[in-house]
Amino acid sequence: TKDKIQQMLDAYPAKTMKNRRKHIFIKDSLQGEQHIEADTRTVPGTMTNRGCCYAGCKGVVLGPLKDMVHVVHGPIGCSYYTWGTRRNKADADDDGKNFINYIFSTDMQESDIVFGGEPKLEKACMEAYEIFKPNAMTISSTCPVGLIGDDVHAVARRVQEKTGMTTFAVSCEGYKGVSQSAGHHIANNKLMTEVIGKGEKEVEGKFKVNILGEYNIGGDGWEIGRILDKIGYTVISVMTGDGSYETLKNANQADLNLIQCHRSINYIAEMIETKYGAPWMKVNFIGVESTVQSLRDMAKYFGDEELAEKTEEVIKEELKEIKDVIAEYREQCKGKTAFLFVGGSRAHHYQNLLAEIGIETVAAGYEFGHRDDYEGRKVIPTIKTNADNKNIESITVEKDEKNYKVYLSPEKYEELKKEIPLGEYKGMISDMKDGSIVIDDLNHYETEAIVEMLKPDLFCSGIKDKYIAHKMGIFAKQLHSYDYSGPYAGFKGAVIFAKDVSAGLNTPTWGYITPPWKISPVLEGELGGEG
Ligand code: CFM
Ligand code: HCA
Repeated sequence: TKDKIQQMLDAYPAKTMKNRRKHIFIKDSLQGEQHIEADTRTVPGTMTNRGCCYAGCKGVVLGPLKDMVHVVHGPIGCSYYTWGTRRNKADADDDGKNFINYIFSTDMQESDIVFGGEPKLEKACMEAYEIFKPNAMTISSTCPVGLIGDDVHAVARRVQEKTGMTTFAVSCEGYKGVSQSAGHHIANNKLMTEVIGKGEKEVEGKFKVNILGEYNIGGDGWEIGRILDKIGYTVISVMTGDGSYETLKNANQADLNLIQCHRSINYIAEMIETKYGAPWMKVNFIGVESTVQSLRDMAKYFGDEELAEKTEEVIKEELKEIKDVIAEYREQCKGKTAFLFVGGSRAHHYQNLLAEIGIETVAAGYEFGHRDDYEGRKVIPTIKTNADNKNIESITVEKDEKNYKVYLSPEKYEELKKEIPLGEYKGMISDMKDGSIVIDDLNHYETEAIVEMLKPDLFCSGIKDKYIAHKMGIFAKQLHSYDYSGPYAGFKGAVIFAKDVSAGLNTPTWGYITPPWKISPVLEGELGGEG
């Protein structure tokens, strides 16, 4: 594999080769800690899978908040891109407000670029307010807005003054930072300063949690909610899948913050801890064992005997229901290999679930993960800042003396930290086998080269590269959108995932496609004098 990776890199111009070689390695525990370069600029022209800052801010973090109207100030394409494609599902709460099936755009034209788009933006916000009466409103900036200097924040203030509705703008122009990741950070900051802690009602419940970094793709959040409800938890808010402005306002009242996708939301978790005191804990509800482990960790945190008993009872009941079905799918999938390439956490989260159905991950990577997503949270202090990440505002919050609560004594926190992932997460590399490939910011050329090199049975990625794999005769499953299926989280989700993967791998269709390496040789040369 090492030689083949070198061959793949050798095809690049020298400067690109030097760059890309830092983003790829073969896992080898004998070498101790292995480092990867991540969250740095993509080499132009390499056909990256990455998206933009606006996609991360509006598309990922803000967009799923259902009772709000999210106005996009920009050309229509930016809105169209984030219209319904991410499959973050939502049902209206009692107030009946759910606007996620709409897209709101100022549809900027050339004249707005030349003469300024603020009047049009204000008009659009007021029109959306009059028609929909949302609980709150956001305005997202796209690239041209930053270039022409429209003051979206002033417009938001005017709309708020006129309507009395919370309205805030985010300067998440697409070109900021190096990927979607910049947009996550910008959205986290705003939700912290404009929404969280603004609630006035006290939330009832004995074991109150928020689920952070859960976007209800294909209904994942609903399955997690079902399990937590059954055990007796009160989920105050979900950030942000099927989430709402109304519930998010009270997020500061939770006793514990659960973090599913830390890449997109660790900033809020940390800020809540500083400001309101509630600790955060890493969970993973993808995969049966990971779900069981996360539930047990939660019970340990609360240290309540009845809760611990109920947790075990629910685990037993749920496992009984799915055990045999999973075993059946395992029989159908075992021995297969997978190549995972997803945004910033799923390439890691799905490895246990795949292993549970007998599939080994032989290569994995993130589009925009940071070094800590690969190497673990401990490396954060060693991450170098550069012009791109310095460009993204990092806010600091202070202790809110009135609403701050102490949940654990420092001694208890340290004691628990030895047993459960409090304020901590491992990186993806530690869970991968020696010999597997780790790759950051994969591009089209490398996708083809690695698929050809490893010939995995399953390629898990997104819409941009799914059909590259299909054309090479390899089953590809979208781990972003779940290909119109889901949920894949929790216990019931694991069964649906196993069923979908098994069906995809075992369909006779693949027998009708001849991959390119079966038509012409992958390697050319002479062996024993013969070609
Ligand atoms: Fe987190 Fe996500 Fe992901 Fe992500 Fe995304 Fe997504 Fe993703 Mo697509 S928040 S990092 S920015 S788990 S939209 S729900 S699937 S790339 S791996
Ligand atoms: C985004 C959203 C995306 C894209 C998925 C894909 C998603 O990055 O803007 O490329 O298939 O999950 O919808 O990640």
